[in-house]
Amino acid sequence: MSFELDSEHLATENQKRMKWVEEDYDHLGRQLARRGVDIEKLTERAAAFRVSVPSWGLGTGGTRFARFPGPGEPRNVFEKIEDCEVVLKLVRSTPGISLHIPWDQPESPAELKSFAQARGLFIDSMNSNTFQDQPDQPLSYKFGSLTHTDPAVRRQAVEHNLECLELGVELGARSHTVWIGDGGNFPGQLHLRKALDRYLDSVREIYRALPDGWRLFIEHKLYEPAFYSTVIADWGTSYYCVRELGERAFSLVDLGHHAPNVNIEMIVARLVQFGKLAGFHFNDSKYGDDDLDAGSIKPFQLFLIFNELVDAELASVPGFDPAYMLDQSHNVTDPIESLMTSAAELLRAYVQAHLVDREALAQHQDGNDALLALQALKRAFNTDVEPILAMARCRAGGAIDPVGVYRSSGYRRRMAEARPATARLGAGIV
Ligand code: RM4
Ligand code: MN
Ligand code: MN
Repeated sequence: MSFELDSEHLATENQKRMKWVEEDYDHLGRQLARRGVDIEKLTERAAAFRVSVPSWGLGTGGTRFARFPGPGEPRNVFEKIEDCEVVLKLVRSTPGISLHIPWDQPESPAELKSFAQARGLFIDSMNSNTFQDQPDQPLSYKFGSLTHTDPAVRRQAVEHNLECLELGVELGARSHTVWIGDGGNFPGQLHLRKALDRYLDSVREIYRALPDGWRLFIEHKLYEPAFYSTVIADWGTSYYCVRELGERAFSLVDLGHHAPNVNIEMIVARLVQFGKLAGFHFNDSKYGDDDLDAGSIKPFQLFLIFNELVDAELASVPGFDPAYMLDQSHNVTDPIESLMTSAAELLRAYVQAHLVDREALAQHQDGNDALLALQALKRAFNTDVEPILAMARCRAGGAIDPVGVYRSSGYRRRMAEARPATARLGAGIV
């Protein structure tokens, strides 16, 4: 039986905080009015913001050293969807789910679809997995998948992607995301040009099978699991490939898939300009990981990325329609709490980016006034927009304080009883 996070509990908790939120909201409204900004319009925009949750982010993740499971983890895709419902119920901006196959392969796609729908959720993007071997798989991906030297392995990897598309149609998804772990650990291991040729041959087949109305997203990553070279290492390679593929192929930016200090907002601007930005896998990282919670390490970078996105949105750049998705691994936190917090961080950056005085910024840029140009950005970034986020959530029926309400609801404790751990949880990334 599915557990509903109690609506009465939510209402009581909101009631406790409402007076202060209203006071802060009114005050911020007056401040923003002085800057020529209508707070109500911003709150409307905030309420319309959407980001998808990864099914693989609901279980506790791990590193290559260990995984420390948390209590009450979801043991299958249905339980993951129950947890997604909690996230949605409290933050209201996360009705979409990205699904990883075969990790979350449902026995009955129709049942999964209606299970999600009944909870206000839908399957948004499909993700294939050819970076691991599955128990019943005839050929190994140890030396690659879509780019393997053996055509039989490439065929197997292509077939898996085609199955993801078929399944996605049954589930009502609208896009397919391909990330491959292919690459080399040693100089000389791969013929760099030939490997990319093989990739293109394989991915063309997937592209040709793309269902009507779907988009194909390809994801670059500079290293890991391959430590010397990866076939789709950077946005340049990704951009070349999506151009080769056709108008329904786009480059997906996973924030953690770049070398430290890379100017990601510039990559975003370029992809927007070239009409090839698929969207994002949001996360954060300090060194070489792609797993930490969005906005936890470099909130200014996140703001600068949203600054580019909002600039494109306001300029109505043709074809601009990025898909926002989270892709994180929660190793030391409760995944529900991390996902709710990350969704809020994205919304914060989005609302702050809407506070940039774009006319003033354009003037400073035209006048080569670097100092005031930065100040125009900083002024927006330094504005505490929490009252807008809280008000948008609350008006949509969500929580003023999602983590507070979640903790006091006792949901995790109840799940720990209802979901005794099985030998091997199909949860999280390990
Ligand atoms: C990869 C990549 C993919 C994700 C897997 C689990 O690093 O980010 O998007 O599906 O991890
Ligand atoms: Mn990713
Ligand atoms: Mn990743």
